[in-house]
Amino acid sequence: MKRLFVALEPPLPLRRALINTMGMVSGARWQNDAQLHLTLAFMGDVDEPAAEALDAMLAMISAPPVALRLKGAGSFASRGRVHSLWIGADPREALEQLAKKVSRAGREAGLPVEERAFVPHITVARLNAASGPVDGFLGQWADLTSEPHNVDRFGLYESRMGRSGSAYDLLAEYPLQG
Ligand code: 2AM
Repeated sequence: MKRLFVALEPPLPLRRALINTMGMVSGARWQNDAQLHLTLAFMGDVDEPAAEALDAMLAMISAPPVALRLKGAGSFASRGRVHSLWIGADPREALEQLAKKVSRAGREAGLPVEERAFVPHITVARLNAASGPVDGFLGQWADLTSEPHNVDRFGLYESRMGRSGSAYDLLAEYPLQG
């Protein structure tokens, strides 16, 4: 079984801008350059035959390139505790359309892809109970915007748990064209 997800890699200038936002929260585990990604759909634990079916479905997706921009900041919380900080992404509509196609590809490969509300985001920090307040970070980056940078492919990634957080391995790439 492999833990798979489908994501966009932010181009280098955007990854630099993302790394610039990192700080101001004590006890946060800031993500490194290789960990920065925008998830289109989380596929969960997938066996080899289903992974092959998924790869075939993803290869059939037809979607245009995305002019990716950073926009604002946010956090996710569960049970009253913030567990991650992120920077938002635009254009929301285009990213949503692409995420829908990717989720559909997953379902057509027989995977139970959840239909969660899609919030285009790039996680920059993971937090735990010992982490400090996040208001400084959220206030500082609330109005963040960036130039658009063209993204002309998306990838299938495996998430592996490592000692310093998750490592994400690129398994396959698919073009955005048309
Ligand atoms: P996150 O960055 O908001 O935590 C690999 O785990 C990627 O899949 C992460 O970007 C994570 O989003 C995303 N993801 C979406 N749904 C998930 C889930 N139910 N469990 C784990 N990761 C999920």
